[in-house]
Amino acid sequence: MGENVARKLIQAHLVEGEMQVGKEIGIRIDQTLTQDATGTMVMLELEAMKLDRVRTEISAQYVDHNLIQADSRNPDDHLFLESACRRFGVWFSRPGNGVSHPMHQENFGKPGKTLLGSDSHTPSAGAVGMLAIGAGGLEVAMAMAGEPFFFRMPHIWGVKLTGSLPDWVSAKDLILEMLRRHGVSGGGGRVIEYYGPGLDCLSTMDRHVIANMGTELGATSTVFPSDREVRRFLRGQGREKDWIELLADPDAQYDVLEEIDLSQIEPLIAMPSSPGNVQPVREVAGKRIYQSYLGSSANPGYRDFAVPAEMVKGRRVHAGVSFDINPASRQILETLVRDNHLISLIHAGGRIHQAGCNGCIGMGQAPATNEISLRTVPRNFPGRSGTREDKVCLVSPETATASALKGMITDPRTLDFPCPKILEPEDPILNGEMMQAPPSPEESRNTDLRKGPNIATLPTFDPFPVTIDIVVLLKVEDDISTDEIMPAGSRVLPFRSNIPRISEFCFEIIDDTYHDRALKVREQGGHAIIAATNYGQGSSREHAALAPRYLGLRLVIAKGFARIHWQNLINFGVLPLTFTNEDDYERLKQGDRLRLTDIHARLQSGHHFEVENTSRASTFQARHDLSPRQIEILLKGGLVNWARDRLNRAG
Ligand code: MIC
Repeated sequence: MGENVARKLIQAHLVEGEMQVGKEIGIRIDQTLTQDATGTMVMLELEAMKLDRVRTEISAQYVDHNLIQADSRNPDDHLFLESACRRFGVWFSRPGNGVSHPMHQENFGKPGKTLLGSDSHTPSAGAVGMLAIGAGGLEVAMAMAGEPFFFRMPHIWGVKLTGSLPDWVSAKDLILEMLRRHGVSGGGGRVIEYYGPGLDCLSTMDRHVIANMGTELGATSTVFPSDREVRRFLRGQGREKDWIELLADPDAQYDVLEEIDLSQIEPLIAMPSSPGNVQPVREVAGKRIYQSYLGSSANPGYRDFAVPAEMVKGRRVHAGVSFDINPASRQILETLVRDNHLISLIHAGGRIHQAGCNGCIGMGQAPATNEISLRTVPRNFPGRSGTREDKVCLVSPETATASALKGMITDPRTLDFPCPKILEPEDPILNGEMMQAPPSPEESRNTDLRKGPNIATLPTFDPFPVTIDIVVLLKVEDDISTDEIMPAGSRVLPFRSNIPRISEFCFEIIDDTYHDRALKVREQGGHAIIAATNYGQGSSREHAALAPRYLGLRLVIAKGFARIHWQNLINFGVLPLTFTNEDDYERLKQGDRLRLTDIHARLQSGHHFEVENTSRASTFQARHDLSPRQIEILLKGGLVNWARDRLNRAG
């Protein structure tokens, strides 16, 4: 039987387990990616593990999230990260260079390799034929220490593309079409692999757009083949030697099949406040907008700015619109300057920001109250923009720009000028020297970590108790994102290296009494959270598990979990269970007391738990889905304890 690209990549890196869907497997990780908002924790974790030097082929650290320097906290963290990169042998990308995902693709993307990143959008690198997966920081720290990465063998979802995209429709509309069809959890337990003749109209950066937002579908990763187009891209980056061909066999099989005729796709928009809330733009056209925002890892390519530049050339954006331009990388910005695109954007009324994540993560550019913001970013979870009751919509650069010109949501096909034709440049400006290479091992050993006053040592956690008798402190609905558990934004992100401080913001969007109530019961055994489906969707931020754990969270019972958050809970010693009978979710109330006994023995002897609701004198059934390795981690009180023992044993 012929193999697909995803299985070939897994096979070539498999170090533990069998490639049977649903079974835990371990793969070797060739490269890692960390960004500043999660990277400070990763570096502290490496320190806690007493690692001398990373054992990957490439590990790279980017400063792209915490760019606002309103006080010394963020710049202190930048210096800490730079020192940690020197200490552990990691490449360092300084603030202003750009967003990790396009930068990694430009500088290190290599077909056939694996990449693990402490950012949920790491799968973007699937654009160049890599198997790239997002994970919590601790998992990435383990990979940097040379340990395998463990996950469940996914279903491979083959999506055959035929036809070609019509004028005014681009890669973003294709991934929005996938979200329209399948929603925010449709990719759970799957790797998406695109193939077929339709690939011919998608550049490597277009593929990046699609792979990036596979994360919004809940997919483990997205892969594309490494074909002639990837070779062209690497040639442009001066790295053609890194190209290998990696194609699915002609008779390749897939676990799940789907076909999309690209010529049938129309401009789409994800309405507030979920990437899965997709509609045709024409159905909501005419609504007044406040902001139109270009940039982020979801639309980082040259064409994602050059097409808008051509659209506004010689025109002015509507007087009522804030037209925010967020270049994704320094190189792309330089090329846009060379090709006279930036001047068109500036002249038409654009507000130019530095290369980085910026408003995508709520670092500035928050929209006004009750006003619509159209963005080319990957996600629009409630409050993520920095405005509590925000109305953020996800669109293509074409729709964002058409709407900026008109001052209202506009289907670009209704404009009275032709669709600009932009090709990816064959000779982009390269500026790789901006990446700081790691020093020699000797020099590394003489480097001290430079910790500013904002860096707090990691909290330590005890082994998991045998019995818990705790209160349900919070009951939440379907699809709670990590942005709602542990908000991002300019107020909160500077505390990413300080768990006690950041925990004060936990769940504040949903219930701002959570933190104080949690502290009150922390010494009485802690608390539980009850959740519905897809709990913890979105970001990889381990703070969404670590901060509640610090506040005493021991147990989450949900109808279902998002992959990365589920793993993060285990990594920090929180037991995730699912309801055997989902009706029990309805019967539970905030304030109920839950009791679980004999936990160690039960975890080891099967998958079922009887949970006693002592407030209602009733019981219900729940199950765990932990592998023997994960049980060990949980019982030790989390991955830091487990890893320290393991690495120490290995000497
Ligand atoms: C995001 O887009 O939500 C982030 C910010 O990039 C996160 C990482 C983080 O929370 O630091 C992600 O996607 O994992």
